[in-house]
Amino acid sequence: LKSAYLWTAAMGWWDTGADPLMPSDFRLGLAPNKHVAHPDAKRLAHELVEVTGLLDHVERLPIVPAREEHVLLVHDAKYVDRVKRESNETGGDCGDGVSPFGLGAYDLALKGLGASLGLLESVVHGKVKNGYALVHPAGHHAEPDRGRGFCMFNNGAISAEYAIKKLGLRRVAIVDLDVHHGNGAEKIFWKRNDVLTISIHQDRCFPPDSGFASSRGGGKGFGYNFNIPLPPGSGTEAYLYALEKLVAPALRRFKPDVIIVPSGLDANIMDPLARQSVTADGFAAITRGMMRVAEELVHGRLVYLQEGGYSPQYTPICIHRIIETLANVTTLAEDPYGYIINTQYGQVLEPWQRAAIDELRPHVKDIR
Ligand code: 6DK
Ligand code: ZN
Repeated sequence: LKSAYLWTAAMGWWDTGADPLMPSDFRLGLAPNKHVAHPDAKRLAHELVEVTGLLDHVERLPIVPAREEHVLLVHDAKYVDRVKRESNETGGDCGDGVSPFGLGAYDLALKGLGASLGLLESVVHGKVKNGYALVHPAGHHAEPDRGRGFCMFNNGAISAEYAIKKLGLRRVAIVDLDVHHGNGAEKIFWKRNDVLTISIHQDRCFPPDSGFASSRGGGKGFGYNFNIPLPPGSGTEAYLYALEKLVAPALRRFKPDVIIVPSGLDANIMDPLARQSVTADGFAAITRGMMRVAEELVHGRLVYLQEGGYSPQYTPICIHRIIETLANVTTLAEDPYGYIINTQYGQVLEPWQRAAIDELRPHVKDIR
């Protein structure tokens, strides 16, 4: 069975317009610039997949756009109507003023969601062993009634709900590896015990007021939201330790039918929006770790959905490495940046990182 891969050039056409985060203003010393979430990093990732020949080793799945009914699995009609109208008429913002979209963005977002659902369906029906949907825009900050953090619709959360409501699965796990908190799925599944939401992120990065370890779900959902905030400076070993001591044991207790991985590369050591130190080799090791637990628990069924990653130089290398690992091939001999970063500070598990992870080990027991 092959590993699936999904991308369309249309994804690279997502229009972020003039940057509202840092609008150019010569009086403030701000030159004109692209929005940090411009899709170039993802487009370059796809080009790398093509250039190295990795594309020949994966199963390229066609993208069938999702429909409004799918968006409505987790989002409110009022929010969907607003972005649909603005997308048809003027362009607009997903909800927080830093997440702009252009004309036709709604239709483009349905392509990304369709890629996510198509991958999920192929994995669940055993047509592919696992896969990577290189979608843009990201989704994991989107909440029922608003987009935020460069996200319009929550591809991962909608996929989890789709798996349960439409594909008849019993339990779905979301393991969010983006460096920012997976606040959308946390909110959407807060009171649910059939969707385990795990998020490993940099402590108080974005959103700055969420992602605390003490946010554990409510009602019968208590214990089924598992936040793992890591201190800035955490690298590959911290991630592997969190995987071994928290994520894998939590998944073993939960016994999911499929694992969805919102896959941000912004925990990499070159990223401008965070202060973590994971390398491309580190992402490969983390992916192998995820593959091992997926093998043990869900017949290897892993659904990787692209989230953030803002270094146009390094994000493509990291994405490429993950896709290689999922497909069990090597088409790029080594990390070209490796000679600079692999020996830099931040790879080794530091005592305070170990302590932050060990402290959360009792949380595993509340999953049944
Ligand atoms: N901070 C993401 O990578 C998006 O998780 C990250 C979004 C970071 C936004 C940074 C930002 C503010 C703005 C205003 C006030 C306080 C903080 F979703 C992904 F793309 F994956 O705007
Ligand atoms: Zn992010």
